[in-house]
Amino acid sequence: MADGPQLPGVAGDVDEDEENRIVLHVDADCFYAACERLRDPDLRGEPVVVGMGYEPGETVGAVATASYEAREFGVESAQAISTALERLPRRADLQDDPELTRAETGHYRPVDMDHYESVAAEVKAILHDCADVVREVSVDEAYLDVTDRTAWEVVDGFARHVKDRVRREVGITVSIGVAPTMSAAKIASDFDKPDGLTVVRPDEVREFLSPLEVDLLYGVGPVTARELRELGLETAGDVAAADPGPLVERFGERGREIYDRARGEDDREVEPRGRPKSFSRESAFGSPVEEPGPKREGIETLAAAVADRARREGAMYRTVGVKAVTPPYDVHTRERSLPGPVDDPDLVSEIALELLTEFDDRRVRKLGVRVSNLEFAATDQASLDGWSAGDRGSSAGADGTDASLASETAADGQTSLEDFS
Ligand code: DCP
Ligand code: MG
Repeated sequence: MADGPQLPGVAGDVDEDEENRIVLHVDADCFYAACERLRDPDLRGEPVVVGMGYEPGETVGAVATASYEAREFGVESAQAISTALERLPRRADLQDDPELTRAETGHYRPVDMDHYESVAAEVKAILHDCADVVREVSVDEAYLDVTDRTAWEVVDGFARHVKDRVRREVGITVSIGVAPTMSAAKIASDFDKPDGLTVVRPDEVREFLSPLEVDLLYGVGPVTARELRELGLETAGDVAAADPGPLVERFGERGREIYDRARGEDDREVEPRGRPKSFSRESAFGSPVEEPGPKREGIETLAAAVADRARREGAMYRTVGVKAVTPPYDVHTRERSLPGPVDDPDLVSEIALELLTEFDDRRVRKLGVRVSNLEFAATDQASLDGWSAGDRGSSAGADGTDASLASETAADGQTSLEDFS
């Protein structure tokens, strides 16, 4: 964690969490078309276009997505349906036109969001099962922080395991990018679509980004791309090597961001959307530690940091938990709930230490402290989510259960490398 505390007593022997974060970006391949194939297997291997406005009598409409077979005909997302039909006539019209051959036609299906959302929910359930933190970005796309579940040496197998589960259990393919930052992971997931898997290790980020066109950088649309090219900057590597001064002058804050992203710098953390359900801090030992002393000191530091953060955010908490990661990558969580919400740093420390005693004589590579079941002070609510204070009532804490912690607890000790072999 970028701003997290480091464990005391092991100076010089502490992981820099930021560098070690392992982020997966998962994006389904031609998602709506894949969903149509699920319920109509005759569409497999065929050109499929999903969109609106191609029924007889309808003249306006756009393509939502096209299968990769249909893309070979030049059909693509956001295209006018009339253009798509010129490039790829409907299979249904085959017998009306003697000039057409079967191979030149494709299947057109109307958008059916209910169906796609139910398929997406199945995929997301698997992703939540595979990661401690999941940020769902769109119907077919999510970021996963899997830092505690795997390691760079074996992350290829981990990602393949995720792909296999989605294919076996849901029946669609996803492409995955793995990188130490969200932005590099997103570019990586697109790198080898469909059914792709691209792993960019921490020391490879600059090299990976360097040859890419500037259009691929986060926040660069066609207009910005043209302006960058006018400045002589064609690739991410050009931007990374440029003087950031003129970029900031021309594009303001965004110029700085484009420059940072081109250099592979992106300190955003994968966070679930919406108001926080918990606050946590964690820190890794450079090598596993067995003596209780350093572990207890670590927990005290983490507890103080978490309690301080909650206080600054105006949150009370009803549940205190600890996480201990034992070698190789076994995540254990323990938690205890209080009868009512509190803001009490000493109590956080006390409960966390009690929960830790179970691990007193086990080797631990990482420790964490978390407070959850949050209840926010009324004054902060409007600024946090734009709701008026009264709307929240006092039930905010009641639905503030922390899904990821709960699922970790349920799956305690179940995650091991064997799962991914
Ligand atoms: N979508 C849409 N209109 C767009 C772009 C996308 O309705 N202009 C819908 C249809 C897609 C879904 O969102 O299936 C997911 O968008 P993606 O950009 O991930 O596109 P696909 O999943 O279809 O294809 P890819 O394999 O490139 O990810
Ligand atoms: Mg997609």
